[in-house]
Amino acid sequence: MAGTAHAAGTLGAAAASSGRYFGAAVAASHLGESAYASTFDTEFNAVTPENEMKWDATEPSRGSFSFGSADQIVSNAQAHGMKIRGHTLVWHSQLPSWVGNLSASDLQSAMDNHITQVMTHFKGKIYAWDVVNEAFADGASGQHRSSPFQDKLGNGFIEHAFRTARSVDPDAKLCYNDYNIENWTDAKTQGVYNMVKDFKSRGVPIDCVGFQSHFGSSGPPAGFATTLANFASLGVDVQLTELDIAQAPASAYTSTVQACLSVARCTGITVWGVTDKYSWRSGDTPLLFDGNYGKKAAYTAVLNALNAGGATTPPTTPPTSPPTTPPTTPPTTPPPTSGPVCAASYAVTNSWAGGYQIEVTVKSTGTAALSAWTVLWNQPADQTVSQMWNAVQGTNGSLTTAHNTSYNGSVAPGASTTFGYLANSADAPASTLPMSCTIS
Ligand code: 9MR
Repeated sequence: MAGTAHAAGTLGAAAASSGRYFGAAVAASHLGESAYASTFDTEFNAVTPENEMKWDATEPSRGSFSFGSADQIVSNAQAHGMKIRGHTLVWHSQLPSWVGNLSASDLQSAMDNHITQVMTHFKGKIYAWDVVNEAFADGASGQHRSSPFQDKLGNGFIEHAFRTARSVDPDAKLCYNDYNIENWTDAKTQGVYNMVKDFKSRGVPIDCVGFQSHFGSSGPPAGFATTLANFASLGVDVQLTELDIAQAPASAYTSTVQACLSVARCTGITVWGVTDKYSWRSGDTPLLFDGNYGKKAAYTAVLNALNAGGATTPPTTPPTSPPTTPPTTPPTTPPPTSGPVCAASYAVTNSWAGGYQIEVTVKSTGTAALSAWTVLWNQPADQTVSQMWNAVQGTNGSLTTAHNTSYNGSVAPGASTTFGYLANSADAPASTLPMSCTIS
């Protein structure tokens, strides 16, 4: 907490104290500059490639893919245990001209192929993808903007992109990302909100909304926290994905960070660059480090705000690896049946006003190893799951489901694995919550 000996000394560690990440956009070409690399590696625990995963970088001519500079950023991030945001699969800008010249049916297959090839290349490494970027128009219309995708494929291109993305990498969170959607009453904000609401109601796979947060010197609009909370209540995570503020006033940075901290499902913040020197709007000196990598007043303000934590955030960071302590409710152990069989049981590992944390044990109870598993349960409607780790959240009819990730689907006979989740709830967690387990 702020003012105590336990306050974290870096942005990433301070954000992690409330279960969040703090990232920066980086350019591969600067990673060889030692001050740049050491500032980035020390202070941040997440990264977004600023340009290296965009269409013009990854598929400059049709069907020929290049990932070299993106791979450089990814391997640096992995070496430092950072989360990686993939940016971006479908965007009207930085789009090579060949894409705009295709017929509708060719464009559809080129878009599908682009999503498939790029996501497959990075599969298992990406925390969240900006599947579609900036598809809404500025101004009062609240409608989609004109683009080759919109003009040739119609409104459905966004839904199609998300469905394709889910089928390629079911473990990555899928985000819609845009700018000027931070003020709740703006037509553009409402347009995006209505799209996300429609997607959730029809089961179109979307997990998160990115608010770019490129602000003028007065910082975020007054209702920013309301906007974040309203989107989160649709059942998506929200993230600040490209934060920078003209002249970087400390107070504007503080209120921006506090808006995220006030929403339990605001999972992290990314600033759009490490140093003013390389900012896309460097004349505005909008970042946390000056051109000589000196910490600005805004840096200290952000660090303090992150260390102060969020009122509605869980008190502990969810574990990222299975804890070694056994669950307090022993798993049920039926006699071994032939073939792969699984059983699920759960324990409440933490609770606080407004929420609780659950750990689920998936046990392999048959005679053959599991290669995949899904746990299903009936989550009470007023107790929404807000975060899950070591499993991928989904639905099956009215049931909530948790499917294994790429790294914990295989479970030997007699062995078990665990996953966890947080729920927002005014009530205590259910003392009995029947869970079933299937082997697919
Ligand atoms: O910061 C990026 C800059 O280096 C590029 O020249 C520019 C090209 O359009 O894109 C910048 O990043 C943008 C991001 O990808 C999407 N949101 C707006 C960002 C700032 O323009």
